[in-house]
Amino acid sequence: MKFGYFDPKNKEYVITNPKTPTSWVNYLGTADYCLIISNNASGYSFYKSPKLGRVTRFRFNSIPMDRPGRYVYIKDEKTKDFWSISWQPVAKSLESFKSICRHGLGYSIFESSYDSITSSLKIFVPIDKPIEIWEVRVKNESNEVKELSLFTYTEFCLWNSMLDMMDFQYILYTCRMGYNHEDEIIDYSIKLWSPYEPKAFFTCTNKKIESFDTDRDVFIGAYNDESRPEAIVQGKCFGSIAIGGNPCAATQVKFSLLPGQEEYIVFILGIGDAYKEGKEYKKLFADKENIQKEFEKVQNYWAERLSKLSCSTPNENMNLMINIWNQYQCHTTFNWSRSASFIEAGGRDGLGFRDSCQDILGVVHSIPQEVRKRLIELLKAQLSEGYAMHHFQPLTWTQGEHNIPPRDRIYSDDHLWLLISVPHYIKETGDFSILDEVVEYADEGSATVFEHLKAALEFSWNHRGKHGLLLGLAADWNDCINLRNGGESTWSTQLYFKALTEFIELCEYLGKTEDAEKYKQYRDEIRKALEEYTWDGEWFVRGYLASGKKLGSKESEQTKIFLNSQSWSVFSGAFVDEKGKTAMDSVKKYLATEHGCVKNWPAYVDYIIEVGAVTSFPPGLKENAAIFCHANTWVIIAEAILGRGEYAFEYYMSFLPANKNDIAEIYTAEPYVYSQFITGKEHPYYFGRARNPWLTGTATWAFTAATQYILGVRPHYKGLIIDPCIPSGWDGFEFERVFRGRKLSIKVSNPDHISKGVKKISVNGKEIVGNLIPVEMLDEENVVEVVMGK
Ligand code: IFM
Repeated sequence: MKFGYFDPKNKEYVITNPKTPTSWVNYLGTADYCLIISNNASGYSFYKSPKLGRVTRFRFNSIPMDRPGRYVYIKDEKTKDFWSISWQPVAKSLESFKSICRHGLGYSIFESSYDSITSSLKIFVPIDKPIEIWEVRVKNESNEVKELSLFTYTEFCLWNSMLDMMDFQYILYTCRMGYNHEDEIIDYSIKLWSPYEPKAFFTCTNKKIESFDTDRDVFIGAYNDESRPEAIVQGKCFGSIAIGGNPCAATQVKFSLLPGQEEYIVFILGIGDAYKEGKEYKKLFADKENIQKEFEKVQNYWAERLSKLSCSTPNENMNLMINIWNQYQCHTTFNWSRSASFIEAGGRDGLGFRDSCQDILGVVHSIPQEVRKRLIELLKAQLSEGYAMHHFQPLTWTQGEHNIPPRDRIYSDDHLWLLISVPHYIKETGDFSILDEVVEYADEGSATVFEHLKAALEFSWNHRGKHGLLLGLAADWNDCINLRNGGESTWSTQLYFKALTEFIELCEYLGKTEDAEKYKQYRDEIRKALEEYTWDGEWFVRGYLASGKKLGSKESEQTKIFLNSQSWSVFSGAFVDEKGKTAMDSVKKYLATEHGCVKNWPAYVDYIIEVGAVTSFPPGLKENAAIFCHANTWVIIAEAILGRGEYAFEYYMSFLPANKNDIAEIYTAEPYVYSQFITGKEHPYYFGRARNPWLTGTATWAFTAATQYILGVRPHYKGLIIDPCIPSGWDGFEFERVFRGRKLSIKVSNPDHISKGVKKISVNGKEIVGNLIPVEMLDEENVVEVVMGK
C-alpha cells in the first residue's frame, strides 16, 4: 500500500494520504536554526543546540503521535466550521478533506482543499537567518464571498529541552512573554541560570493581527487539545500573556475572499528581540520578493550540493536514491549527527566520534571544505595516547577540560575511523596538506595529522588481547555487545587491518618507506591472529568474551553467526579469498532475507549477562537479529569486492527505501530515507518494519557502497578508479561526477554482460592503461568511455 509517491522532477516526496503509519518527516535549516517537520506539520525547532536551545515543543513518542507543531487553522466565520491546512491536528474526515504534503529539499509544503477553500502552507528556513518562514495561501473556489479567520499556533519550549520535559517546579516559572503592540509581534523571553536570556518572536509580516495569545493553556483550554483550541471555538484569541507557565505563539488574522480570490499571508518565527530583530525581519519579509529570494537561496544551496554526482542506471529507484534522497540524507546526518529527530529527543547533542567520522564519506565529494573543518574538530577530540572521545561537543569546546573519557569508556573502534575518513578525504580532494597541519590533542600536546593517525594505530597495537586480536574495550561498532574486561573483537581487528592497509598505502604514496614497512609488520601479525583465531569453519567468529568463550561461533549458545565479521573479512582486505567467499556464502545462507541481512542468527532469546545488552532486545529488533541497515551496506561492498555483482545488487535492492514505497504499510517508515533497522525475520509479527529513520550511518555507507563499489567510481590518491560490479543483465550505465574541480561524464557499456572487469577506458578519446584515470590527464570537462569485459 502506498501513502505517496516520488516526484523526481521537483525533487519532492509527495504524501497523498496523511494517515502515514509513522510520522514521515523532513529536516529544514542548515546552520544555526533548524527544524524537523512531519507530514502533518508537527515537530520542533531549535537554535544551535537541540538540547540547550530548543525553541518549540514536541511531545515525543506520544498518542496522538503528531503533536504539537506549526499549525494554521482556517475558520469560516459564517458556518463556524474550522480545519487546519495540514490534516492534523483538526483531522477532518478524509472523505471531504483533501490533503497533500510535499517534502522537498529544505522545505515542506502542505496543501488542502475543504469546503471550496484551497489552501497551502509552505515552511522553510533561510540559509543564513535564524528564522522560519510560513507562507500561507488561501483561495476561495466557491461562488460566494467567504469571511475567514486564520489562526496560527505553535507551542514554545523553555529552551533547555531536558528541564522542559522534567523539572516543572522550576522551569515553568522562567518565561516572560510579552507583546510588542506597536509592531504586533509576540515577544518570547526566558531567564535561565545564566545571564544569557533566550529571546524569540512570532509575527505576521503582511496583515494586521486581530488577536493573539501567548499562554498555551488559555489558547487551547485546559480540557481541549490542538484539534479544538478554545480560542478558535470562541472565534477570538484572548490576549493572554504568559508570565510563567507554558508559552505559545497564537495569532488571528481576518479577511474576506470574493469568489476566485486568493489571499497571501506570511508568518515568521525567529530568534531575537521582538523590539529589534523581530521588527527588522517583519519589515524585511513584508516584501514578497525578499521571501522569494530567501527561498531561491535554499534551492540553490541544495542544487549546488547535489550537483556534484549523479547517475543514470537501468534501475529508476537506484537513480532516485543516489541522485536525490540518499545525498540529501547524507548531508542531514553530516549536519545533525545523531542529535535531533523524533527518536533522539535531544538529550544529547554534539558529535559521536565514530558516527561523524563515517558521515563525511557521503558528502566529501560535495563539500570538501566543510569536511576538512569537521576532520580537524574530530582530531581535536583525539587524545595523545591515540584513542578518542566517544562523544564530544564542539560547540562548548574547552580544550583539555571536557569529556576526557575514563579508561572504561574507551571504545576499540572510535579512533580507527580516522584512518578511514582522513585518507578518504585526501583521495577525494588531493589535499595532502592536511597531513602536516598541527592539531592539539584533547588532553595535552599537539601533533601533525599524520602523527595523529599513527597515534591511533599505536593505541590499538597496544590494546590487543590474549589471541592477538584487538580488545573490545567499552565496545566496538556494535555498542550493545559486551567485550569488556579482556574480551576481544574480531570486527575491530578487521577494522584495524583496513586502517593499517590505508595507512600503508598512504605512506607508500608519500615515499615514507620506513613507516610503511613498520605497519606492514603490524598488519602481518594482525592477519596471523585473524587467521588463527577467528575462522570457525564456515564463517568468522565475532570475537572472544571475557571468559574466553567464542562469540558467534558454531559452539556458541543462541546466536552462532554475526554479520559484521563476515562482511569485514572481505571489506578489510584480509580475506579476499576462499575463506572470505565462504563467509559471504554463509551470510547468504543464514542471514539474508528479502528485506536485507539480519545482524545475527539465530536471535538471542534469553538474556546472557556476559554477552550484554544485545541479548536484551526481543528477537528481530534493533541490535538483536534485526536487519541493521548500516551493517548491510558493508555486505554490498564485500560482494562487490568479490566480484559477485548479482549478490551486491540484490542486497542493495533488499533494503533500498524507495523499493518499500509500495509496501509502506509493512515498512511503515519514510520510503525516501534509510532507517537504522528493519525488523528481522525472527520477530513474530513485524518482519519488514523499519524504525529510527534519518540519522543513521546507513546513509553515508549506502551511498558509498552504491557509487564506489556497485557503480565502482572510486577516488584514489592518483586519480579516479573505475571498477564497476553490476548485475550482468545491465547493458551499462552513465555517471557524472566532479572530481577535484573537473567534470567527468562517464559512460560504461557492458556488451559481454558480465558483472566485473574493465576491458578498455578512454578519456577524451585517449585510451588509458588499466582502470585508474590519472588526475593529470583530466581537462575541465571530460568524456570517459568505459567498456566492461574480460
Ligand atoms: O555503531 C553504532 C552507532 O555508533 C550508533 N548507533 C548504533 C550503531 C550500532 O551499535
